[in-house]
Amino acid sequence: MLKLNKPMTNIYKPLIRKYTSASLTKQIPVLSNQVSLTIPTLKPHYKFHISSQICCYSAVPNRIKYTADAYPQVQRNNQFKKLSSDDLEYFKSILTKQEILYFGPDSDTKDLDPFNEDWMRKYKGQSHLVLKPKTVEKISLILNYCNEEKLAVVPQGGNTDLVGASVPVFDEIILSLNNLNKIRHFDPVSGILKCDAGVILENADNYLREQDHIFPLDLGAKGSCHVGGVCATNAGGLRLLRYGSLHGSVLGLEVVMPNGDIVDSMHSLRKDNTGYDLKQLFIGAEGTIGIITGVSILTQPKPKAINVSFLAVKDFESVQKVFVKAKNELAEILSAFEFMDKRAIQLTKKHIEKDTPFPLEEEYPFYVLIETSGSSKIHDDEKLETFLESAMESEVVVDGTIAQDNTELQNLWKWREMIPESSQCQGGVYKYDVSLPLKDLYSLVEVVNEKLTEANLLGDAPKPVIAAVGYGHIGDGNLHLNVATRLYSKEVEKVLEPFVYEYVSSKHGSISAEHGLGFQKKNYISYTKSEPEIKMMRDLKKHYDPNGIMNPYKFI
Ligand code: FAD
Ligand code: 2HG
Ligand code: ZN
Repeated sequence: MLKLNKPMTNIYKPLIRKYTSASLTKQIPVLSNQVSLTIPTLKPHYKFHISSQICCYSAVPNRIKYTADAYPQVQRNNQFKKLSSDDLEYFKSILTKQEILYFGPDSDTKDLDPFNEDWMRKYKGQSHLVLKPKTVEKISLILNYCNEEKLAVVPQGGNTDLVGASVPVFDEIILSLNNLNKIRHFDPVSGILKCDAGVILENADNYLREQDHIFPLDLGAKGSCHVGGVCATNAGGLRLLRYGSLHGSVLGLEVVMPNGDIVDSMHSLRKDNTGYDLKQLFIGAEGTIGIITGVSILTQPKPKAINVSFLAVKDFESVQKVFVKAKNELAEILSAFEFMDKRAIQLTKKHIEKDTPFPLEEEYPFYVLIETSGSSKIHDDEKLETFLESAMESEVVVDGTIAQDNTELQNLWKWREMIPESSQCQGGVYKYDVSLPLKDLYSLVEVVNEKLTEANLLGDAPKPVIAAVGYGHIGDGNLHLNVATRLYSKEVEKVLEPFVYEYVSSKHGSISAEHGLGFQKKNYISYTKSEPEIKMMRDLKKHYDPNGIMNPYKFI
């Protein structure tokens, strides 16, 4: 039992309870070694289900504008061919009916909305054709044909991207990886998983949990995003602090190049110093160079003991103090350190409090969620107790709670994981995902609030902005600034951009910590990368994709 000077809500409840992840795992057939098996997607179709959480999509009226209309300065590149009946005939000759979704030039493409519209409902393409090939060879034939015919292509995974990278801008063909979804092989000794790019992250993780392992990346979109999609964006997620970036854990990739060449580098070596590390070119490339079709990745042993605590602090300085203390005192068992501000929690309350009671009795300026994972429950509990006791004594932490069982653990995570959806579902959201030195991290939220207030755009309806909230992965120096709006508005966008990018650049940060550049930040790469760096990227793009068919109108 904890003995603290100051009472903490819930914290006197007995700490030691058995954590079990059994109730979390969904049933996925166990594979025998070397056998390939198709894993059904969790949701057959729509993208707005994030994990098993609440979805607000249906509550939002369908008033999404075509990207081409919302951003008229971006023009279609007329060097790209328009889809013809001959092209369709070719695709029909190599694909089955189930692999083609096509709506003619004069027909309503509503059924393609889940592929044309992005998760934020901010961008909408006008594609009439979605190809969903079931094999790598078919992807190779498609790309080879598109390259010869100069047909532009957008690779698409789970379409949970947050920068408008995964949907067409005009009439690009959408190449969906949905049907390429087999686990290829798992080696329980090395922990190396090899799978198709279209395997849904949660399915991969559930499969691994049955083998006493976990995927080394976790994020709120896990129920929809693909293993290939997270590699193509180099997603960071909630446990980068512990398991590092995909640039480290991905050991090999299989990629189809724009000319149709299949490059098989599905290695399973942790160490390989034979020249350029080519896979890195595709990790974070946002589908602009090739299509990832297979992933070889080092997974991690499933932790036997997990604790989650949700703590309140009085200011951002205290967030940093708790972080330093957690790194020092929780050390090797610290697996996540997330923060969120009061406004983020207030927005989330509106969205989920009915089903998930807020864990603390009062509101505070800032909250942190700390997760520990290790192999010995008794050891971890003791460490966490000592840490919390001293954090309370020194008054760095002013309130808090610790999950007593798996349901509570999930509920505490919900208060963090549901912020993106809560800020998106009231009409629109401007999302900024930045890296900043820790001392400056929260100042961006403060200056943006000031700017929106000065511009008289923030407040009750009919003002467009509901709130500008800050949260993110403190452990990675990554802030998420979400400006929740009642509608997408050029007036708001003009206040925010390029201001946010200028501010981040002035603090020597990055305008994208983990979501990438996509369409949203296509004109702003120079705020983070130098001219020689951008030139080198352009040269690479030109070399491997001379016709520029791969995901055009995006950052490169
Ligand atoms: P898509 O959205 O379909 O595509 C993303 C990009 O990759 C596009 O450019 C697309 O063209 C390309 N692409 C997709 N598949 C392939 C492929 N096989 N080959 C080549 N290119 C491909 N991101 C984080 O980093 N951390 C988070 O914590 C996080 N949390 C999120 C929470 C929510 C609720 C949501 C909606 C998103 C979150 N994201 C987060 C955003 C994140 O970028 C995506 O969830 C994920 O990385 C995208 O995977 P996807 O399969 O949906 O790819
Ligand atoms: C997260 O950390 C994701 O929850 C999404 O990266 C952040 O929606 C966002 O801005
Ligand atoms: Zn994030």
